[in-house]
Amino acid sequence: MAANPEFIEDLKTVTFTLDGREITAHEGETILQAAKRHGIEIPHLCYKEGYRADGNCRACVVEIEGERVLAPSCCRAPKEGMKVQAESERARKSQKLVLELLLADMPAQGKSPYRDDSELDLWAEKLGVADPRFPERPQPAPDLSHPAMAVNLDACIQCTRCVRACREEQANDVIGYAFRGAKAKIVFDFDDPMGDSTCVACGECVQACPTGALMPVGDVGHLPVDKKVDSTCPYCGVGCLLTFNVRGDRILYVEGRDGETNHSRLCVKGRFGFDYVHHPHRLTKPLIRREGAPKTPELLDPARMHEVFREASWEEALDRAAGGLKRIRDQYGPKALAGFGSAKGSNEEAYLFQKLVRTGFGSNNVDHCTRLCHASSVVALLECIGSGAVSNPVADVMQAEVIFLIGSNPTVNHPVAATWIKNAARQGAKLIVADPVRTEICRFATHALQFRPDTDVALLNGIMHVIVEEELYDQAFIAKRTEGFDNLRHHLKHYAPERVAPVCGIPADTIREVARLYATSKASMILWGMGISQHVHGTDNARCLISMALMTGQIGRPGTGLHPLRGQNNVQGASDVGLIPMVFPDYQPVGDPKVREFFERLWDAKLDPEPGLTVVEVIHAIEKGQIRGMYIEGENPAMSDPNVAHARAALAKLEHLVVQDIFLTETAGFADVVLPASAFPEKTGTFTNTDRRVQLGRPAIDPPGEARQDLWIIQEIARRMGLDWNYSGPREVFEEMRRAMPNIAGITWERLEKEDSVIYPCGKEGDPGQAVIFTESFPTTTGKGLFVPAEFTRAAELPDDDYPFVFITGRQLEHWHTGAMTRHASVLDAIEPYPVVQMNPLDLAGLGVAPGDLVTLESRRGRVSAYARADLGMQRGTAFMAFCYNEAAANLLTNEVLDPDAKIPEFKFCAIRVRPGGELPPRIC
Ligand SMILES: Nc1nc2c(c(=O)[nH]1)N[C@H]1C(S)=C(S)[C@@H](COP(=O)(O)OP(=O)(O)OC[C@H]3O[C@@H](n4cnc5c(=O)[nH]c(N)nc54)[C@H](O)[C@@H]3O)O[C@H]1N2
Ligand SMILES: Nc1nc2c(c(=O)[nH]1)N[C@H]1C(S)=C(S)[C@@H](COP(=O)(O)OP(=O)(O)OC[C@H]3O[C@@H](n4cnc5c(=O)[nH]c(N)nc54)[C@H](O)[C@@H]3O)O[C@H]1N2
Ligand SMILES: [Mo]
Repeated sequence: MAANPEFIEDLKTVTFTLDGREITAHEGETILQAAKRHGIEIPHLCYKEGYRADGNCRACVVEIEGERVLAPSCCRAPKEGMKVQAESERARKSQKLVLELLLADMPAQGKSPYRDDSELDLWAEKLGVADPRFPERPQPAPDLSHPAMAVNLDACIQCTRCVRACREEQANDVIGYAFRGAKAKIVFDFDDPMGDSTCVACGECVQACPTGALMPVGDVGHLPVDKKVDSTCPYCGVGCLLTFNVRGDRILYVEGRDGETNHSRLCVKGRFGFDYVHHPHRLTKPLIRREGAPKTPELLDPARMHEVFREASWEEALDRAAGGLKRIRDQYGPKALAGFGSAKGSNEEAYLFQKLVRTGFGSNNVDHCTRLCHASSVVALLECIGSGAVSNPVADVMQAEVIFLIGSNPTVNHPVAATWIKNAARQGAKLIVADPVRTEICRFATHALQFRPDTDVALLNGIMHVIVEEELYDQAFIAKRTEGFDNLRHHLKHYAPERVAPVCGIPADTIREVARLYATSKASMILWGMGISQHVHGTDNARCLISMALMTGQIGRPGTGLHPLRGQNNVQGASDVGLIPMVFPDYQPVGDPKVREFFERLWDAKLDPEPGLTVVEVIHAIEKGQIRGMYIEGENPAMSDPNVAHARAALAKLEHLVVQDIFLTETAGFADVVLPASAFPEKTGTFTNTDRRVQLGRPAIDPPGEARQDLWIIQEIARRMGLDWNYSGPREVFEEMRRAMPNIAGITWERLEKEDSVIYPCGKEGDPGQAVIFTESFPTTTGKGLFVPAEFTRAAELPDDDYPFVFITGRQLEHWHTGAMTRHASVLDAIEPYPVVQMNPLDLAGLGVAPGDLVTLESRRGRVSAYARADLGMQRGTAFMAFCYNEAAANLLTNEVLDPDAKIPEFKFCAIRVRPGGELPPRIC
């Protein structure tokens, strides 16, 4: 990222002259950078801001007094008193010759046919270079093998910006520069077609290419853009900043934007995954269920949905939606209703949603996907250190000596965060990865612990045993900032590495080595994901990680701490604003009379002192007839809940279900009223990323047809339930949130509009916001961190002779959860169109199955068929599936058993059997 001039004042400077003008350069700046900052143009092509300067194209050469040869200004630092000329006859002649030679190698020796704003053409025009005098060389054919990107090597100037993009920025290591002399060229892997290569389609190379040799497919290089809208990415919790390039009512293409989280980097979904918003299956009209129509997702095919639903006006649909909820509330009491809000929507939407349930429905029966996600991490964090928030931003890994990554697959699920981890590892940080699957990031690991699934507590206690035994703990930190260490120390006695080694399958020596590394480094940072949280002992898993950090004092400084990587783009925010049954906004317990009094005054309502039901508990309560009506906004539990046949049966039993979504989801198959809502690029709102950054999303296009803003719909329901609401828009809601939430009280809407992104805690206006927290104390009642020992226990359902395989569920790079968005995104769907199950090739061979064959997976709860994919990263006896395919819904197999403390289901472990063959039902659109 470019240095911020405001903070540069105390840095050393040098003064030199450029074309007779005196110029001050900051320490570390090159001639080119200093010139740029002063508004002086020097032609350049292989140089790109933020990338390592390579100095290969020589378009930026300058003449330096007293030097025999010209120097590339992109790599040359100025010296005090240096006399530099970029416009001298000699420098210009050389610059122009470079441009002329490169132009000669363009198709038809003219302008780039691929984009109107080719940097080569712009410089050639500025310097008056045209009609090259050199012969044209034969040009390579285009490579159109990839669904997202076109490779037009005839326009390649071999500047290697794409190579640096792929290798040094994103660290994907696909693009190379191969062959010699006139045959030298850009290649993918071993000169494979791009579409067949290991390319993960992050598109960084497209963003880096100056001439259009690498372009998004389609004619985007020539279409004029009507407007550029700065916003953020709607997919994962990393919260990358981006720019929508819009023409008419369409998003043409997307570019990464420089921000703290992503430094202009994006992944395949953020860059190429946006046309879901334009998909013809978007909901555009409110729908009402026809009397007696069967409740099932199977009829949602657009060709048949009219058998189930009829279109209705907004008035009728809203009256029906709210009327049904009101009737149930009045007839059976407030606790007969529940609401699931959305972590895909904005903070303002989530805040109003929980306020509606609490003040309009009249109970705390409000929850969202966090329950299925980091609920256990948050319970452990609140219990041990008094706050569920991350201690440091992800990019802090760049300052860490040791990175401990456990139960997280970031190249797939947080790809841009993964780039920081990969960059840090390349820079020399030790990367310890603990995961039963050997994931892609293990390529960068110094220690890849492929341990047995479900044995985290044993492994982590083993590591802590060594730390205690070898006295590698931080006595001063323990004494000053923690309590309960003796208790833990005693507990750890039984977890000698030699004892846990056979349990988790990691040699005792490795456990010792990892323990030493983690404990003794200057800064060790722990990052974790669903492999930790989604177990019946998920809270115990997280307790161990917290203890590890506390006993070694590895928290409270830059580059060290605890970072549970948040999943949804706004799961942090949705939790912060109170979309959780036991707490009001900012994690203030509903049972605390003082807190309740505050919110009763703020909201002018009587509030329920009892915590509400959680996601899976709501499903059980429907079965028991306790819950009879629901409002589900931006969630798809008919695909994302465990043991989903059971969840679907419950949804079908509801007397009244209102679903508000952008697609006719599987959950909508059970709805009485479906309300068509606004997608991310169609709305204004704030979204809080995994680093605790509150970021502004801005509208780029209008919702299609009669689809309406979520914020408007929630208010219309509220009004019909008797609430007197009249918020003019997100800004007014945000103002109320600031009053309810001390953590963001200092963030103003104006500042967000100006800066796009502000980190909390930010208590007072003008506070910069705190990136690293827990520096002095923890927000517990004593200010100290608490050690909570965890005993090793097993998953609820272990493999046996009937069901010998361990079934692990999770995600794929191209798909988002239940597929609602990504299976409607053309590029993403083209890359991963069919349901696959990943297994060890030896297990496949043992079953007599070849990769690509159909196999059938069966648990005690259900059965699905999918295509077998051989994966050497899988341990024998395990099978992995994503849960995005409705024709092969992984959650038909999973176990709904819950962690007792956090009520999170065990998505990561159940027993299945696998047999060759099977039948794949048609995909429901
Ligand atoms: N492409 C894509 N990205 C996403 C999402 C998506 O749907 N698609 N979803 C987002 C959301 S909401 C979330 S929560 C995150 C989730 O991101 P992650 O937490 O990275 O996701 P998972 O793939 O569910 O699981 C992570 C890892 O847990 C490992 N694991 C399985 N069992 C165990 C075990 O017993 N112990 C340990 N230590 N590890 C185990 C798996 O092998 C896997 O590598 O991703 C977010 N990003
Ligand atoms: N087997 C298995 N199951 C799992 C998991 C696992 O690892 N394994 N992980 C769990 C986890 S961590 C999570 S977070 C959950 C996720 O579970 P869900 O939240 O149910 O999954 P999504 O597919 O993200 O659902 C989001 C819905 O919101 C809609 N939507 C998107 N944008 C908007 C908008 O702006 N407005 C409105 N109104 N709707 C919108 C989408 O169309 C989609 O239907 O799944 C859980 N389920
Ligand atoms: Mo999640």
